[in-house]
Amino acid sequence: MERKWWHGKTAYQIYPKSFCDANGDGIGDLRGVISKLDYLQELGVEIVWLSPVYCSPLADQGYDISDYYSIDPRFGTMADMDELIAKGKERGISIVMDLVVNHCSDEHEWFRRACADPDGPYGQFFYIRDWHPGKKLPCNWRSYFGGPCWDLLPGHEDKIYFHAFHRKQPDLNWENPALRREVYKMINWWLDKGLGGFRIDAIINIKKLLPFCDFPADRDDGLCDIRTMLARAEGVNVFLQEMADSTFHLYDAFSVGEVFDEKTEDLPKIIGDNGYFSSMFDFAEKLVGADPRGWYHWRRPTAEEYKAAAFDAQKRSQGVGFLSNIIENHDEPRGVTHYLPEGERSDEAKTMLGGLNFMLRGLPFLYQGQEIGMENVTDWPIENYNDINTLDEYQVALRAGLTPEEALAAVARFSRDNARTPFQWDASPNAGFTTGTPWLPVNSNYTRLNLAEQRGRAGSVYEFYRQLIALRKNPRYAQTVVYGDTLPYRREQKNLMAYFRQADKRLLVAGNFQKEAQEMPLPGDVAAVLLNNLDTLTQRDGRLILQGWQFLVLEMA
Ligand code: TEU
Ligand code: CA
Repeated sequence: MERKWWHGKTAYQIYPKSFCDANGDGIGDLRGVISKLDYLQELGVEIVWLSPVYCSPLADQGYDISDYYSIDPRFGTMADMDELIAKGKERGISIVMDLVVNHCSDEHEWFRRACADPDGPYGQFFYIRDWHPGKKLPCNWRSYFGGPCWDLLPGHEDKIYFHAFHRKQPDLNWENPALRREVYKMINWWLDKGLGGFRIDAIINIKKLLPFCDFPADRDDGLCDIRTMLARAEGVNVFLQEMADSTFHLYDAFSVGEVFDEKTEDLPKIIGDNGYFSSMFDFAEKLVGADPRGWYHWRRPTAEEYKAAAFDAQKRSQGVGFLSNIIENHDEPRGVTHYLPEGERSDEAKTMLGGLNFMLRGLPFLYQGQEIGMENVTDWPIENYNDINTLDEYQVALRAGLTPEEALAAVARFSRDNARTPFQWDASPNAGFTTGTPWLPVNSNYTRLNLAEQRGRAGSVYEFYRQLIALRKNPRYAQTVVYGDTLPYRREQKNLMAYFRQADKRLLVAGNFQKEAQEMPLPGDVAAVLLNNLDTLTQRDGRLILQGWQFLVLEMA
């Protein structure tokens, strides 16, 4: 495998709206991010991905872009962005932006022009079809945020347009070379500014199965999951290759794809040497327990399922490329709430989960607040939720016959807003996030769970993450931690997740995924204890007694 400048780094996702508000309007902003660069450096991260800060009506929190070339005034100015890139560089931090090009906003100039003249050149930037009341839609695919993928084209009674997500997110027509050229031009404009690269949003969706056609309905609404179509659409590779060759590859930029449902045989093309992307997220663990009927039917993965999914992903990517490993992001519930059993929220349990994920082969990504063990909200009425996806899934649950209380309980577990509550900096009002009224309420646990309380406290979640990041950077172990193979150890032992990382050194990573102690035979002598989330380490007759939620990284002799 070819060595790349980003391989040994640790990445960190910022959701700018909820990170730090510098001007007191309740919305996090770029000046807030700049003010926290020293913090990010202290933590040790070297790649920072910003969720979208482009001009946007924020119908989907910035994933609906109305101008790719400017910063939304609520987030700051282009001068702030330039300053962030420059000051990041001074601290060894590469800034990565979100690339949202499956769709734009219905307030983007391209779409306005398409509405004004559907037969003109900008009409070809979108999927627009003739229609009249009573006529069947071109296809029965369900949009990700509910309802059909089609809506009336604004200003017209006889034309409709396609949107895979919200109706304020019209899909861009990638079949049109003129559109593709515009996208590449824009990417290179940002890379010329010195941006480190991009996280590429929802990218598999850019290839539609054409002509549009129906599939059997999978819910009472007569629609079918849009992924039914995606699984059959061939040819996304052609677009991805062209994009990479016209942009990222020219700059040796970092790129990480939000890729779902890829075919295993395509992995080398996606993340191998000269792949379309540097890396892609591993979503295998997150997909365990998902159900096409909706969130109210989802369930959380068990420890055994988590382990199996993680090991499978490691096997698929070994020798091919780097997956990006996560326990959460801005679309997910908090990892510690999702993957740990109900009620198990101790620092040990949190650091065990974080450690097991972080030490996997690939690029570790932390999501803001993960490093202090932020949790789901537990006590919100439906009125507090802001996310369009959550509000839709609530309605889906009600229509399925759940009571309002049941529906709320079901969707709250998976709500994207769990990850979007403001970062908990300290115990002052609004967790130090803003001096104003936060756009989304702060998690009520902030008085006890916050960075100030954990910073410098031995054994805190925060200090543990710093140790993990430092270990990855330690030249003595970097070769093994970054490039070593992952070899599962005692895979069949229940609620134990253990694996070797092996290159010039042999490290044993072990997590006791339960509150009861359990024994693990030691496969040789321990040369050094590199990480331990507890104070104690008990060995007896060639066996380790792992305490509840204990996590260890051992260097084997
Ligand atoms: O998400 C793409 C995606 O596939 C979603 O279906 C995701 O699984 C969903 O949010 C889970 O509830 C990306 C972004 O990460 C997301 O925030 C955006 O809403 C979406 O694209 C549209 O741009
Ligand atoms: Ca602000």
